[in-house]
Formats: sequence, C-alpha cells, structure tokens
Amino acid sequence: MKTLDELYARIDALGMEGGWHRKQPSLWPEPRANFLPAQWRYADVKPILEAAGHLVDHELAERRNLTLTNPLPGNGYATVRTLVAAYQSIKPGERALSHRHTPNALRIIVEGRGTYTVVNGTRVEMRPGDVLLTPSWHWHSHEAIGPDECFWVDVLDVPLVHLLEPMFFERHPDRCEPVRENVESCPLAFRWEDSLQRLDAAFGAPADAMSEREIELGEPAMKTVAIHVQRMGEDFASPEHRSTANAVFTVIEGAGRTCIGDKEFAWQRGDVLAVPAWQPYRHRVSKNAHLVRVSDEPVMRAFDWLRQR
Ligand code: GTQ
Ligand code: FE2
Repeated sequence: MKTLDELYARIDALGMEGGWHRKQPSLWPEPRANFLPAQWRYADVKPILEAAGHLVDHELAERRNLTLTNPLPGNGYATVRTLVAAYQSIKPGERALSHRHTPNALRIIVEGRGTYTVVNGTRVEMRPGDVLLTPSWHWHSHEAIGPDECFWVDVLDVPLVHLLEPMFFERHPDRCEPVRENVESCPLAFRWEDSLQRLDAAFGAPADAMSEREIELGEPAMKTVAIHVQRMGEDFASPEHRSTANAVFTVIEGAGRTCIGDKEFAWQRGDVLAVPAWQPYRHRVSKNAHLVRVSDEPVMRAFDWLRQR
C-alpha cells in the first residue's frame, strides 16, 4: 500500500470507510428538518371516507383508514419521522376486529356518536373531542352501533417501530375480544368535557407561548407519545417556535392559519397538520380554537434530545 488510492481501496474492500473522508457527513450542526410541512383537510377527506364506506367492504378492509403520507420525496408512509396519522371511519353495524401490536396508538374523535372501542376487555364510547389510547400490546377493536357514521384521527408510532425494528402484530383468536366491562370513563379514555374543564382551570400560558392555555393528557400518555390540548382565542398570534420533537396537530374546533417552514395553511375543524422536527412554525387564530398536539416528546426527553427555540 503505497498510495492513498490503494489504501482507500483496501478499506472499501473490507466494508469500511475512513471517517476522515466520508462522502456524506455523519454529524451536522443542527437538525435538517427533512420532513415537510403538510396539511390534510377534513372537508376533502370526509367525502372520500364516505365513498369508501360504500365501495370498500369493511370485512375485507378490517380498518377503513387513510394514512397521511408526508410529501417528502422517497417517503411512502410516515406523516412525520416517528409518527403516522390516519383518518378512519366506521359505519353503524360494522366492527373492526380485535388485534394488538407493539406500536402505540391513539384516536382523536372528530365526528359521530355511537361508536365504541374495546381495549383489553374494557368497552368505552368514543365521542367527538375524546382521545382514546391503545398502548403497545393492548388488544383493541372498534364497533359502531349508530346512529352515526363515526370519523376519527389515528396517530401511531409505527414509523419509530419500523426504524428500531421491534414489530409484532397479531389478530385476536376470537376475532372480537370478549367485553369484560362497559365503562363511562377509564384511564385510557380522555373525555372532551374533562379536557375543557381542565383548560378552564389551567393557569397562564405554557412556557413555549404557543397557545393561551395547554393541558397534557397523561404524563405522558404513552411511553413514546405525548398529547397536549391547546386553547387559543380569536386573534391569538403565537411567536415562532421550533422543537426537535415531531408533531401532528388535529383541529378539534375553531379556525386559523399556521405557517410551518415556508408554507402557510388555513385550517378548520377536523384538519390535520404535520409539524416535523425543527420546522419553525407559528399560529394565528381567527375563530376560538382547540388543537390537539401529538408528539414524540417523551422519546426526545428520554434521550436528552428535546431542544426548543
Ligand atoms: O385502529 O387499530 O390507522 O392498527 C393503523 C393501524 C388504525 C387501529 C390505523 C391500526 C389502527
Ligand atoms: Fe390497531
């Protein structure tokens, strides 16, 4: 080995690379904000789910859901790096069979009454504004009794599980898990009226000043996922903020505009916004609003990677 070229050829042949002459750096000064700002409008999605209700047999589909794919080139699934969001609907008389998986999941109910979810044998109604948790490896099924077709937003940490690889999934041997108890409330169901009461009692704005009041559902809700409910009044304007946490926002009510990176989105009830890590964003509200922010903050905190600016 007399020349650098020979040296590099030998290094390469053994499946190695000199850290001093990498083509791509492995470290850089701050997050690159690869994932893109994005929005999905409930007004666009609802008619599609209704049509799917006629055209897609629920027995075949098992879950009638539409995943929200971030427009980052090459991405085929995730909404932000660690999380996937999906709209899901179910019609009276339908049942989504029981299964369990290692990814954590939660649902934010947008519209409709008379749909129940069964989590590890506990059956609870899902009403608009409620947030329901199905933590890792908990059995869960959904059934709609009516009167309404029900629409909600799912958020799962599936992309994180894809990255780390600990994926397990299985269907319940009985198709539908037997119901052990019917409850009005349980630790896995956050009722909208309780969230409103807690917001009424909340004191002062959160440290990031991104809303007028904020509560957290759970502490955190699940090991990888945090859920915050934010309240902002008409004419509220936030400062610009960025965080290493990846977030998905769902609009429970109200209207406004949010700038994320170089994009601006006008939003209203049922819309979903992707706010990927380190994308600067700010809100301006035009009609009293409640937003639910789902983020991977617990992951960032656990490894001392949560930074905000
Ligand atoms: O309702 O159990 O959107 O397992 C994706 C995967 C929903 C669910 C999704 C799921 C579910
Ligand atoms: Fe599931």
